[in-house]
Amino acid sequence: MTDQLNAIVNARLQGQNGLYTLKINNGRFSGISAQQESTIATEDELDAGGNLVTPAFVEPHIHLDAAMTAGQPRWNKSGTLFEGIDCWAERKTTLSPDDVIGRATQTLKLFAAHGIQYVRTHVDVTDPHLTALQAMLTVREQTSGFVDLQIVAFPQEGIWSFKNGRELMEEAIRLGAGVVGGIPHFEHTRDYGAESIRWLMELAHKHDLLVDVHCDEIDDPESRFLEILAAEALKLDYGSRVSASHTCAMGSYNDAYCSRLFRLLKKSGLRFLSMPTESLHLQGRFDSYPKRRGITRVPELLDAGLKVAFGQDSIRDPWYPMGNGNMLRTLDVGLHACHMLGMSWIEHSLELITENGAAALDLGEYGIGEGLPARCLVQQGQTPYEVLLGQRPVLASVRDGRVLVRRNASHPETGLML
Ligand code: 17E
Ligand code: FE2
Repeated sequence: MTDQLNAIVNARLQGQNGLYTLKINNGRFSGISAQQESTIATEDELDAGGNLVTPAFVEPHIHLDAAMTAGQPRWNKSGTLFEGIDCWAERKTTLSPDDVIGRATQTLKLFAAHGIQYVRTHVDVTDPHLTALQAMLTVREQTSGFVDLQIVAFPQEGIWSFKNGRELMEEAIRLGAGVVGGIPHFEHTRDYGAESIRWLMELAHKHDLLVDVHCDEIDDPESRFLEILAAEALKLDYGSRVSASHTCAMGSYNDAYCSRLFRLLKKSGLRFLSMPTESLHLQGRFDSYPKRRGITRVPELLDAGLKVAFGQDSIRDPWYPMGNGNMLRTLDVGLHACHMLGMSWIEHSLELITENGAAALDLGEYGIGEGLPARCLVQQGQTPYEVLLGQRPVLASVRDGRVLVRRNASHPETGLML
């Protein structure tokens, strides 16, 4: 098989019966046609073997600057967000370009092996030297052959609450970060939080940039910064370019308030990013029993017609010691935690790690269709249900017609001696 494909044959497509051939020309899909029967792949074709072919996975929320630093210089013992921020503040003082570039690249390769081709990373800019930010700009250059990387200027220790917070955000934008971040629930006061949102929305709007705010990542039902973010997005008619990450507090809001809030959310068209493995781990830490799950209202947001995607958030960092790059694992946990194991949810579940992530990243071209870049995955399984059950690594990842990953089917029964 050559590096540059002319077609993918024997592909199954979500919601369609039978097998399909996806023709590829100059790195783009040039035609999609139903097959009468299964066919033998030629040298220039990839045989999907009757498996589901999906768009490439989107990791919409990760912290690559902190990836693979779990336990450095110490372990997060309480398992809280706040101790994680303290551990990271210590580790941050020892960052060098090579350190950041090495860990981030290693993580992106792990992601690529799992079929992730689009990533949005938050990068902490509450650092007077902006070491991580500058390193991540290099990583974005160096890895562009296998991943589209969006960089968020993320003020981990606050915009209003950190010395020169605004200047550091502005400098990060000037250097090339394409997404404006925020962390209102961590600012010293509620007023600081509200001010920071208005300011960052203005900044993004002025420079025509995307927005992704860590918003209400706390079990406090009085953390209500989401309404401010949504109202600002609505005012500026900017909702499709703004992501609200975490919104954990929504899991603790009362229903009357949510009913009012959802009216605004629908009008604003905001995108939502939920990180279920992370929130199950970090939230509920100040509860005895019952313990809250600390996860936003995912099925309700989806039912309201809003786009929600799942992300991993962390991979072996001060906040979360686990993570393996497999988004099917994140999806599985999220569906469990959100009471979404009904078959109608399962059948559409892959959208939470594909299309909805693409909507949050505001990707211009995404998906499987004539004329679009030939980027897709061959999954292990014929249906979303089978893919989710197995959570096995993708059989192939194709990017612009080029094969990035190719592996043999792995059956869990292999090796069974019975
Ligand atoms: N920083 C933060 O504020 N929240 C998180 N979940 C992570 C970093 C991972
Ligand atoms: Fe995060």
